[in-house]
Amino acid sequence: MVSVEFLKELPKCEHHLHLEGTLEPDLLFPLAERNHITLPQTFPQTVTELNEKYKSFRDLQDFLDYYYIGTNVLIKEEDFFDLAWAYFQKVHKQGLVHAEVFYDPQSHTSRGVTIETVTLGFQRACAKAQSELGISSKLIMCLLRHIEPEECLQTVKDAKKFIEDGTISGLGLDSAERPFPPNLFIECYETAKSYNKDLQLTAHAGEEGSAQFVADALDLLNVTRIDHGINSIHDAELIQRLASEQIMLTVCPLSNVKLQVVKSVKELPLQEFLDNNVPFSLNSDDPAYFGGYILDNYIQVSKDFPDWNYGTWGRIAKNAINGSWCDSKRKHEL
Ligand code: ES4
Ligand code: ZN
Repeated sequence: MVSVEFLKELPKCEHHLHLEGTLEPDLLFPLAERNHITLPQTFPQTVTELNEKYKSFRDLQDFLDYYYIGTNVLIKEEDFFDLAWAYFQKVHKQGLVHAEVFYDPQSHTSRGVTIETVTLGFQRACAKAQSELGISSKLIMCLLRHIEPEECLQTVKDAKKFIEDGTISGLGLDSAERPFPPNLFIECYETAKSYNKDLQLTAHAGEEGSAQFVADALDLLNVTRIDHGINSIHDAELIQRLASEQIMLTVCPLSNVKLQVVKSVKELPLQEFLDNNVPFSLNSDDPAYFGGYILDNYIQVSKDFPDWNYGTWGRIAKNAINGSWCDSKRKHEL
């Protein structure tokens, strides 16, 4: 097994992180107070109680219910900045060099917080991470798939200027997967891409959903990356396609265990992906909820795949850099 020190020093890229999912209980309660937000009576009322709840979730929906309540404490541009800046400072210490991060504008616009407030707060933190920590980053706007596609299309239109000027580098699709397949969002993806041909496309697929959702995201939404994607392993033809088209899967090991997608990290088909030349990266998803940031995910995988040597880990780090959306000059630096 490789050493923790080696994993820490390895230049790491994050491709699957929801900024709202970095909201730690010890920031959530002070923000609620600062913004005079009353949390629901059924919601845990102390940091200790909330941390206790975060130890286990029944499934994706059980987690999402807490996640969406948590987002309610974010109101001002400063709140979004503080949240993202706290995240960057934390992962800087874990050897993170590049981050492509998700956010959900609709979780905020539905409460009267404008897309400008959210986007500019996050963007300011990204700029500070670059200048003060040397971390490069990209913002990926996600659509909440439990919201009507017409409403999602309006969100895409509301984000037009940020897509055109490159503030938003990518479009993603998250929230409850199973009842909301990719085909519902074809027009959203086409419209967003029409605003900027350089817009990158990804989607959550194959977490709780089937391998067919992964194939549909590729065929219907023209994504070049898949978030989670672990259920692809059940379709041999799809595995060959992911390898030949070099579609990267952004795997989230601790998340998959916490949401009971798998019982243990050992069950993830990571060795099969390596053997079949399917590129993947290791990521943290919603670290405040799932008990670990990027390095914690790397360490857990190293424990559960003890045969992987320095060469294997070098290959994983290289695949993550290759699959990033930064330009070739930055990839070379990484
Ligand atoms: C998410 Cl783990 C996961 N899956 C789908 N949507 C999400 N939003 C935040 N975390
Ligand atoms: Zn996710």
